[in-house]
Amino acid sequence: MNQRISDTAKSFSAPDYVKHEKLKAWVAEVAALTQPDAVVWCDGSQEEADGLCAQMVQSGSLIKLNPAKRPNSYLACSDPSDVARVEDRTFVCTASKEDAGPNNNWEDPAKMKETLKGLFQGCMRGRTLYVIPFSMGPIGSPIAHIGVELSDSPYVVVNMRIMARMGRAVLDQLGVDGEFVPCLHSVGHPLEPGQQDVKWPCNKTKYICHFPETREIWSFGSGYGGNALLGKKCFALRIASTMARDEGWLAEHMLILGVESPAGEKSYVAAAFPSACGKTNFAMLIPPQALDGWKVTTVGDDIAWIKPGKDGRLYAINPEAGYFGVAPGTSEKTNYNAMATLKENIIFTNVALTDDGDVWWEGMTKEAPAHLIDWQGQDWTPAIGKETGRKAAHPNARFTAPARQCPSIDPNWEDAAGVPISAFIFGGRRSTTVPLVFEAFNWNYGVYMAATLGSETTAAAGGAQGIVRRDPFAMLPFCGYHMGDYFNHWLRMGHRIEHAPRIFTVNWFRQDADGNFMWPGFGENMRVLKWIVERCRGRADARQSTLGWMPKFEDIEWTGMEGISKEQFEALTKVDNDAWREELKLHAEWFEKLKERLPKELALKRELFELGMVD
Ligand code: SAT
Ligand code: MN
Repeated sequence: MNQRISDTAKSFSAPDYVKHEKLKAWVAEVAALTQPDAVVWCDGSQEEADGLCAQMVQSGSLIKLNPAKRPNSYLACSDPSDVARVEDRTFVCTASKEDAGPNNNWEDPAKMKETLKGLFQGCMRGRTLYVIPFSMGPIGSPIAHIGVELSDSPYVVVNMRIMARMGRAVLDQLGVDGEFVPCLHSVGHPLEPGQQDVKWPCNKTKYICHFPETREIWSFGSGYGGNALLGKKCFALRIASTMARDEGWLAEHMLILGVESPAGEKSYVAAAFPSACGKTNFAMLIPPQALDGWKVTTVGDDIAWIKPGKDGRLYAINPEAGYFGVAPGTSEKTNYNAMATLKENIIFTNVALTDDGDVWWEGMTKEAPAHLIDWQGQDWTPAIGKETGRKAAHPNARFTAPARQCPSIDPNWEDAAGVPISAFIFGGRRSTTVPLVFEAFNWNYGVYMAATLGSETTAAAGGAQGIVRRDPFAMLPFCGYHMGDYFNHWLRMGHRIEHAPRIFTVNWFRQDADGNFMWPGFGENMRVLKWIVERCRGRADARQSTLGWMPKFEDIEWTGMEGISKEQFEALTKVDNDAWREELKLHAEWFEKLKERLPKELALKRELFELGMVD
């Protein structure tokens, strides 16, 4: 396998157990184009993963962490030019430009294919092409779908094995002619004979391309996260959102969590938050002790695939099998369950290495260790950090962790039928204007709130602080087609299903005039969640406001929580008509951008809100 093969016409035969002719033909076609030294069909076994990790440790691409501290775990440090998803290099290639919408970069499919074929020509020379069959969702679930990623990155193989159900079992499910989404990936760094590899191969030129009409993904030049682990944002959101539109279901950028009452009643909710709003923390929420007997369980932290069930309800699965979470800021205090998930079997990327062979990142502990090797392989001390402003871990450093290791994992998280969704929750980071929580009057009002979801930028994300960006349904970078059509799809779904979930808006981040947060957030969000699930069961009371149904002070469980008076709660849930008149102007500007395809229903709802905002 390591032998150098210069014959570009070399044919690689698939193992005998592969019976899918179309898949074999596609692999052969890609091998002929990209000219790898070898083709390996991944079986998904532990031995295979161990072997690949050992090989990457040998080549310097991975560092094996101290097994006494972090068993079976590794650290990868990327090239400084390849540290995040590249939205400006992400394309949706539809025959008509308008179908991709103003929310996507567009290129003509035939033209993009020509460009890509040029780039992929010989791009795997000196490398191995890995065939990675994966199922998004429990294998065989009627809500799941299968993809096959071809990649020249062993780092991608071992990450995909955590993030999805991967390997031989998926090929068995695929059978002789099952449907799969072809996902082609290369780091774009071929090796000439004798050329030394680098630790993190990638290419200055990057293209993350989606062909929704033919359901294909081509990704070139990056090895990082969503650019390279094609099951995640590329398939499970951009391609799947198009499939969902065509087939009458939903592919959403949502966590899924279960809420169990002291009486043992279980409800499930799905929630969308733009980045930097504590989505993972909410998915793994630990209720305050005083709310004795209430329990939150985690089904998913990032993506939900939701299909109508025979009983007229919506059922959701988490298509992923792992978490690709942001490490900095994660601590036992901010997210105890996430920290517990990270004990073993983890691939860390771009965090810092401690002197005893473990990992560290900003926010993990109050005090930084006295000495570290930072994510760029440099010595780092708190003094150096202070002096230079250099972070030990990259702000977008990640962990890849098996979901089953999460202490709050829901017992039904792998249920092939999915879990029934009672509520959708949408939340942004808003220092003003948006109240703590309200329930939409009906489905269409809820869609309006989600379609106009906004969040303030944080300093951490770079750029200016406190600017409200519209991120409808938290899907702006992930919707594979025109956002106006997507709103329409949501409106139609609500009328197609008999028992549509209720829709709620939340905002954990409202501030008072002095800039103090008015709500403590974290575990205390359970109090809001409790009101939400009880509303869904027809049990909790509410008052009517111009925006929707809102809890009165006495509708929230306050046991064990001090510090919020009735007056403060009223301020926290106040609908400020002046602020809303301004907000609605921003909604109008936002809708203007989508006007070719904006459902009239939403424009009308905006006018209705405006009429309501009178003092
Ligand atoms: O890199 S990912 O796309 O997986 C995560 C993110 O950027 O949202
Ligand atoms: Mn996400």
